[in-house]
Amino acid sequence: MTRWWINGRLATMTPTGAYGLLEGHAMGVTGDTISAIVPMSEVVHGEVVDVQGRWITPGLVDCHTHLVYGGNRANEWEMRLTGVPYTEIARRGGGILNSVRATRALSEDELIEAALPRLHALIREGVTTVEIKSGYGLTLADELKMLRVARRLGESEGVRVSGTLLAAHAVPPEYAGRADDYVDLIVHSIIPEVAHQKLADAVDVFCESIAFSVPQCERIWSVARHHGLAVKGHCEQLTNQHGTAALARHGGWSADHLEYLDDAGIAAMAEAGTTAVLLPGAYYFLREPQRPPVEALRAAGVPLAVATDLNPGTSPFASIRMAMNLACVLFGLSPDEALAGATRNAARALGRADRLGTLEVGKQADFLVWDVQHPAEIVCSLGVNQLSRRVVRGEECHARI
Ligand code: DI6
Ligand code: FE
Repeated sequence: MTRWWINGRLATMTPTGAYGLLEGHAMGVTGDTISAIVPMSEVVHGEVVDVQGRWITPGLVDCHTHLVYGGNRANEWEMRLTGVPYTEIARRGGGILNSVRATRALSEDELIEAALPRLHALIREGVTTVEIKSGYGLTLADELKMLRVARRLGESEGVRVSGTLLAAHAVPPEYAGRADDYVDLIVHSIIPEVAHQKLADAVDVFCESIAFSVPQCERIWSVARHHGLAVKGHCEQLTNQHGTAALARHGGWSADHLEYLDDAGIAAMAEAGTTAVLLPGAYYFLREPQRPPVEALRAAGVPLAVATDLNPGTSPFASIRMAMNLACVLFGLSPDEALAGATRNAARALGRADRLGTLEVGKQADFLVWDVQHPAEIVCSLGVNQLSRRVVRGEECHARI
């Protein structure tokens, strides 16, 4: 039985003109799949949902978050506002390690309770797929615990979750000064177990002067690929380590942040088909002086995704709409590019472009109905929720809270 969504203005987000606009068409949904997009006159039978001229877009995809964690770091933000740099706080044992202590202390159930308000905020805005990273556990048991929490959130909350292992986020205190030994633990124990339990789609790293070197990241990416996992990286966020080019050689799904990316890195991404994930929230909260090379990425044909980077340190906000807005105001994206960045290209960054990210026949029926006059409003207006309906896998689905 096909259900027809009629009288909608379809922002399909296919790369065929602004917003992939299709007017005068109806969308047929059979089961969990978009089974037809046809001129209104061709709808002959089945159940009909009349959206009365509202806009329909694909479900939003937040392709880079760290939303499972314990505690918060508002005190560090206060310090940063008085001029103490993020890197200095990290060197003093704060930063990521602060959240590691708080996350290790919580049970799986307690971590779920802590993460739910953040996840619900994203869902209320129209997120239908969210990537969730580990990286605040940094032991085998605690990384598995975080990824199990991510999976449970996907099972209970009406949102697709893509789990990513980020054991290489920081060197844990018990390995201080012995980063290579910790990388041994990651490649010999953590990656094989996560792959065995199928708890993640991809393996991420923090490739940075205060975290892991390019050779260390390459060891991790090689072993991840060997275990059938995709690879990604936090690259060139604070300094240029040339990690992006190395990641592209390993067939990376996405390179994320990229403020200090150079031309060689851009060329490597273009050649490998690696997606650039822009994280303007981290840029904004860190008052980062250098913008990512958006114009050069665009000119090279590198797909641009936009995500929240939702995390307690550098990007403590749960709003994909604000992330899209910041990408326009701070990085110079058009609203069309920003919306594509949180739909089509975000799906690509998660290796799901075949099934998610646009309104096309054969894709999953994850879509949103909006009370807006024009899709640019979804990116432009903040603080007012114009989401009218949210459909995941063909079923209406709203945040529980
Ligand atoms: N880069 C970031 O911006 C976040 N992780 C990373 O590798 C920061 C995470 C944190 O500060 O807790
Ligand atoms: Fe991040």
